[in-house]
This record gives sequence, C-alpha cells and structure tokens, in this order.
Amino acid sequence: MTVLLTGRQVPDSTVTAGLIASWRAPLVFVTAERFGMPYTAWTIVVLCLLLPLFCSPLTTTAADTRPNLVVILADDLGAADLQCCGAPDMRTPALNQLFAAGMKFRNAYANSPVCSPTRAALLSGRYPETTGVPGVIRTDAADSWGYLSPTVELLPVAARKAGYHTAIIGKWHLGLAPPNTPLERGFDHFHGFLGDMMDDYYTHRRHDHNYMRLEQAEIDPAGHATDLFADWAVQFLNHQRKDAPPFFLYLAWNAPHTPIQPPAEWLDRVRQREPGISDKRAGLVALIEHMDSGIGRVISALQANGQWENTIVVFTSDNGGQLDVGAGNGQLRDGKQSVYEGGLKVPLCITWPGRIQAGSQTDFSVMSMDILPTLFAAAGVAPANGLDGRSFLPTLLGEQQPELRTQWFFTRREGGLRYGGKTIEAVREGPWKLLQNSPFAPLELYNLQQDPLESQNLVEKHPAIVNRLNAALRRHLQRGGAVPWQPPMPADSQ
Ligand SMILES: [Ca+2]
Repeated sequence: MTVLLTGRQVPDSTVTAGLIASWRAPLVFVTAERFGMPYTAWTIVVLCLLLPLFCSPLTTTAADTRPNLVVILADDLGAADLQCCGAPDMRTPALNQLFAAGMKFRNAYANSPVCSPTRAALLSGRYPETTGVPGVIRTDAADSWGYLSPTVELLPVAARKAGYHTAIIGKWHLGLAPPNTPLERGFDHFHGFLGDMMDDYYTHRRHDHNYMRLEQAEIDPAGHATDLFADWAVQFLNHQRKDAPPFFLYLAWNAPHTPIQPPAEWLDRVRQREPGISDKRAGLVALIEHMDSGIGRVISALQANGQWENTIVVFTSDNGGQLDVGAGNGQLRDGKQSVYEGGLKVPLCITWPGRIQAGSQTDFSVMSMDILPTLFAAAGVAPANGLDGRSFLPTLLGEQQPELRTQWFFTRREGGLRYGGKTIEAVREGPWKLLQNSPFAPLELYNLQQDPLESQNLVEKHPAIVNRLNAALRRHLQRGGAVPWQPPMPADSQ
C-alpha cells in the first residue's frame, strides 16, 4: 500500500481521494489543497478513513472476474449459409461447435441490409440513421452515404471507461480518416482494414488505396486477409494476461464479401468433396469454410489460454447473403441490399460456458444494436444513455422476457440510378411488415406469421395497418433527420 499526498491542481475539486486498483498494489491518491491543513493532519484523517479498506478483501489483489467479450462478425453471410444453419454443401466445424456450445437465435436481424449501417448500429446500440450512417461509407465522396457523427459515443468508449481493454481486428468500415478511425472512437487497439471492401484478398487494396493499419500506421502485410485477421486475433488473445483487465474484442472478417477469392487449396477441397457443385457456389463455400477455420483458431486460442470459460462469444453477420455470388438465405426472399427477409435475417449464436445453456435455441427476436447492450448487462458495464438497443440477457439466461420493442425499423440510403440517393425502409410490428424495397416502388405489406417468405402482398387488404405503420415509419425517418449523414462542408464552399 502506498499513500501519496500531493498539492497539484485538480479541476472542480479541492480534495480528491481515490483508489486505483492496480493488479500490483493498491495506490491511494490524496489531494489536499486550499484547506490550509498540515499534510500530517490530513495523513491521519485519510488513514483513518481508509483503515477499514486495509482490513477488507479489497486490499488484496482481487482478480477482475468480469467476462471477456468477443464479437465475431462475418461480412455478407446469409442466415442459412453454415452447416449448422442448414447448408447441405458446407462444412463449418468451428461454427458448428460454437453454435452447439451456446444459444442459437432463429430470428436475428441485421439493422440494415448493407455493411456500414449495421456496423454503426452494432457499435453504437442505436438505429444507424441516428448515428449519421444510413448507408454505405465509401472512398468516393460522390458515392458515400454516411458519416459517423462525432457526437455519438460508440459503446467501446463505455467499455473502456469501465476498465475493459478494447480491440478491433479486421474490417472497420465506419470512416476512412480522422475523426472517425477506430482509435478515435473507443478502441485501444486496431489491427485491420479501414475500408468498405477489398478488391483483392491478397493485396488488400481498395481503389488502389492501402487501408491496412496497425493502430494508426499504414502497413502492407502479405497473405490472405482471412488468415491475417485470424493471426492477429490469436496474437491479441495470447497477449492478454490472466491477471490483466478483461477485454472486448471485435473481430470483423472481410469474408465472405466479394471478391469471392478463397485460397486455391480450399476451393479444390470443396470441388472434390461436392461433385456437381457450380463454380460460383464452390467459391463461396470455400471462402466461408476458410473463415470458419480462422474462427476455429480463435476459439482454440481462447481455450488454450484459459479464457474460454470466462468469455462471452457472439457470432453473427452484418447482412444477408449476396445471391448473385451463390449465397444461400434458405428460402427467404431476396438477399443482401434488400429489406425483404433474405437481406435482413442473419445467423446469430452466443456462448457463455456455465451461464448460457449449450445447444439451446430461441425464436426471440433481436437485432444488431441489441447485442452490445446485452453483453454490457452481463458484464455490468453502463452504456451511454438514450440507446435504442435493449438487453436480451434474460433470454440468454433461459428466462422469459417481453419483446424488445413493438416496432422494428430497417432503413438504407443508397445512390446510383436504382436508388437515387433516397432510402428504402421496412417496419415490423407483430406479424406485420410494411416495406418499400425501392424508392420508386409502392409500399408492400406482408404477414410474416402466415407468410414468412413474403409472397402475398396484402397492402390493398389492410389499409388501416398500412396507414398506422407508415405513420410510424415517417416518425422514425424524422428521428434520423436530426443527424447529418455527410461530412461538414468546407468553410470556403458554404
Ligand atoms: Ca456486409
């Protein structure tokens, strides 16, 4: 035990006493100022106040038993494109094992059918348009449809304030430059890729830019991006001491996003194992299986390091599978980019040994922005106020809980001739889903309970439901209107 007395200036206080719980030794800071009391008198007062602490278990180096948090995000992985989710031509042993070790969600939704908005929702616990990210952030400013608001606090900030060591490995896709790079938005460690996608899994370039970074430094590593991200995640886990603070690791793969570029030996293996498989499908299956092997390495590292038992692991995807590259979304209608179910439903499983029942499944509905509020509830971390995301921890622990919200909103803004810079939306309420999948198409209404594949448009039959949900959607769009989604204009252009 060390007691330090100091007379240095401390804002907003005249006497500050605090304990810093170091794993080596408790350190007591006492600042005495302006009171005019001799330091010796203060020493006696402070020691008397702290005496109970000296005799309590707090004076020993009590280990921080809060769980580690690991969120593993696939890119463009459809709800059914794993062996454990029904894909008959896929072999995903690591994810099979992960799903079997925890709870599988059959009604997990991405907040948006494309990358950036879902990632903004995941990391903020808010609807993406309220973070300034209604659409995809891209290199070309003329085709970029989001700007992460500097005033929105991302959830890793809260984790860090609570003493978690925060790291992102892999794809960021929430900004290419200050003030929106990972270390500026709540992460202690970044080893990965800033951009929206790679034009090549081996060169890692996007529009000839190199967006690979270690912390803030540009790097140019050799190898397939999936192998690199797996290497870096394992390195990170191996460096976390048992007696160090718990960690929050966000591992965001680039796979299986286009280009469909699996390593040759993985593609050969799929072709030999699956006679008659199309070239298109074989490539995607191999890319997903290769990612699965990387996830296997990460799980093995958690287990080898003795971290697994006290770690909550989440696996999910940022949007549905891309149909034109051979993705499977089960029988769901449509895929990535679309607000039909195939674009929004994603795989999700969560493990927490001894707390979440292995092999359990649920139909409870959740969406991307609910994940971190749930993990924070489990870890005792207080998130920022005003979140849209809700904790589903009771469901994870096998308890009953009411539906997280009565109305569920999905939006996406996009450019090009097909979207014209406008938005597409969907809102769910109970069995009903009102949607507009093109800014230039009329509204459609489906009853998902009776028609989960969205084949019978009921918009003409239920005008009252259409009007009610449409009004709710307009109110939601107005909320998004409060936050700019483009970077500030330079002063000389205004
Ligand atoms: Ca994506």
